[in-house]
Amino acid sequence: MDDHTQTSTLARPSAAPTTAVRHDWTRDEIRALFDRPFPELIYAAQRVHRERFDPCEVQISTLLSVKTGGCSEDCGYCPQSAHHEAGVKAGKLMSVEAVLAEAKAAKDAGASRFCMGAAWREPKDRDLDDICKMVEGVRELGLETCMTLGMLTRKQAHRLKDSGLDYYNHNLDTSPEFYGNIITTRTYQDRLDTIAHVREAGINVCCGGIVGMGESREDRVGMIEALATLPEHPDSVPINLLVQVEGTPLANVAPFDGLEFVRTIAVARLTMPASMVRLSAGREEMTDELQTLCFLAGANSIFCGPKLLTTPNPDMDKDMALLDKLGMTPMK
Ligand code: SAM
Ligand code: DTB
Ligand code: SF4
Repeated sequence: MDDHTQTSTLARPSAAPTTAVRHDWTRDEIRALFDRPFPELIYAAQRVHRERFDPCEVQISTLLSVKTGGCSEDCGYCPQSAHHEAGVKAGKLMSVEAVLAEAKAAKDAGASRFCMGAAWREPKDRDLDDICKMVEGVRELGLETCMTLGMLTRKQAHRLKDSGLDYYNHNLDTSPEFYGNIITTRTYQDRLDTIAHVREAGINVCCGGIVGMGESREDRVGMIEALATLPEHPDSVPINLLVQVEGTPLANVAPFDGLEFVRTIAVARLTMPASMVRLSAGREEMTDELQTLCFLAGANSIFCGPKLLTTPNPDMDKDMALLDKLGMTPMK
């Protein structure tokens, strides 16, 4: 294999970025970005990407489902909802020790951030005792911590902040208009409220959405508008490609066009230039070439390891081989 160990000659430039971080994006502007000829869109996204990031680096996170299945919410995409028959067995919250053992393995495998997810509508206050111990233990291992537990009150967000939590993931998922087709058990405003509680508690916000759920281009425009007009842009923006799971209402939607996925990544990069953009769920079904286009469009973070929460993800070895082939490296 070729030697790609030399560092990028295009590392993050020292000059100040020429593109400002804006919060006043309009749908017309975002639509116009989506409509650009593909080469123009990718060029613009690359240019913006390189102003703030090393284009050869990818941040690596590992995911662990600390409480799986049996969720009371009816999110149409999700195999963990008790409303669907997707064959996911409901489990209890894992023990702190078991979670820390998994975190240690992730650290040894090269992850810099450990994300823990729970299939809850919202955590109960008594669950937060163990959750906070997990955060403290994972931090002691020298990993950044991320949790995704559903809705949070202001008080719960502060408790998590006090335990040292670095990031909280809570997605808007789609446009406000399309949202009701996918989830009925909580509102878009509920999600915005949780995101505000997290931000106000001083925890970094991880917030993005899913594409390929049968939404229109205009819904993708609306989703990006909702994210890019938040009072502060999310520190990381996961863009998930729907993982179609048998037994969920979205199991049989038409397969999504890969190039439209790349466009969505590029528009996220252009509208939220200082955020990490995560090429999130859906990589198992993507070719190396499609993932490469996503990196060129400004994605600079991935989940590594053979499982997301309940569905497959490429093996670490496969991802490292791809990065090596591209002359890219994990972010330190
Ligand atoms: N229960 C918590 C919640 O919903 O806020 C946290 C875990 S939930 C599984 C985290 C996110 O995973 C969802 O908001 C959704 O964006 C994403 N997700 C779930 N199932 C997915 C699927 N089949 N394909 C793509 N993304 C999915
Ligand atoms: C996010 O936006 N994607 C990740 C993470 N946040 C928690 C979850 C993807 C889940 C995919 C379906 C599953 O594995 O159950
Ligand atoms: Fe529950 Fe989260 Fe799945 Fe919705 S996405 S059903 S809240 S686990």
